[in-house]
Amino acid sequence: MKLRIAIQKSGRLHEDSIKLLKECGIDINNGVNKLKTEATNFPLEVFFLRDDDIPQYVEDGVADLGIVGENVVLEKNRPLRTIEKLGFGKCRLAMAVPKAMQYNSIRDLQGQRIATSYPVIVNEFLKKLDIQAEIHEISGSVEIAPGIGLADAICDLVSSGSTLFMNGLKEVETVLRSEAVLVSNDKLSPEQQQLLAKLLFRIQAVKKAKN
Ligand code: PRT
Ligand code: ZN
Repeated sequence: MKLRIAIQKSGRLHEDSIKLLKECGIDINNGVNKLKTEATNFPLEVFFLRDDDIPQYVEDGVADLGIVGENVVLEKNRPLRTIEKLGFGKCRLAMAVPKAMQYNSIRDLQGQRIATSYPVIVNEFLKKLDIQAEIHEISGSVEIAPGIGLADAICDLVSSGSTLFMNGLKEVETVLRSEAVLVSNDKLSPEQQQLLAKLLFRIQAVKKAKN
């Protein structure tokens, strides 16, 4: 009996996910092109996936656990259990508009075109505020949309803010604060739940040691 955990194959969460497992005393050898690998000293199998695919794999029970950004968990809107915030991959999903635009409140987005890779979260956010806007889903380089006339505003992930700045945009609203989280499904066997408790105990110890 073992646990299967899905982590990002490459990208912003990859290194920190591996590092967390290492800090938990779990040794894995991660070859660059591998799809999966096994820990040598803990009953854990690690799958390397695109972050967007992780919620589905965990929901379907192909993996028992996943490490993924809360932003992805919420956007995919799958019935997953968030077990623990992991303290890395911190960012915010924010609305931004051209620097020259007069912006006073969220009301200024009424009737505007908003480009984003997070249509589900943005829709929900605007609905709560009773703002009607046209959401244009684009998968990458969202920050160039206003400059090429595709949108009036964007909603994208921000960490340092330099991407917005370089594209002549200013941040005007925080839609969501996000960080990497450990998620699971409801299909774990009692033995797997015990393994998860053991893993979680170690993760919490690692987090405590950093505070
Ligand atoms: O290939 P795969 O699909 O797995 O990866 P990906 O390209 O979809 O995701 P990736 O690796 O870019 O990001 C993975 C996760 O890291 C995200 O889902 C977030 O939870 C988290 N994260 C943290 C970020 C950022 N910070 C971040 N700054 N994800 C993306 N960005 C991008 C943002 O989209 C924008 O283009 O960085 C740019 C802004 O950064 P600043 O520093 O200029 O503000
Ligand atoms: Zn992705």
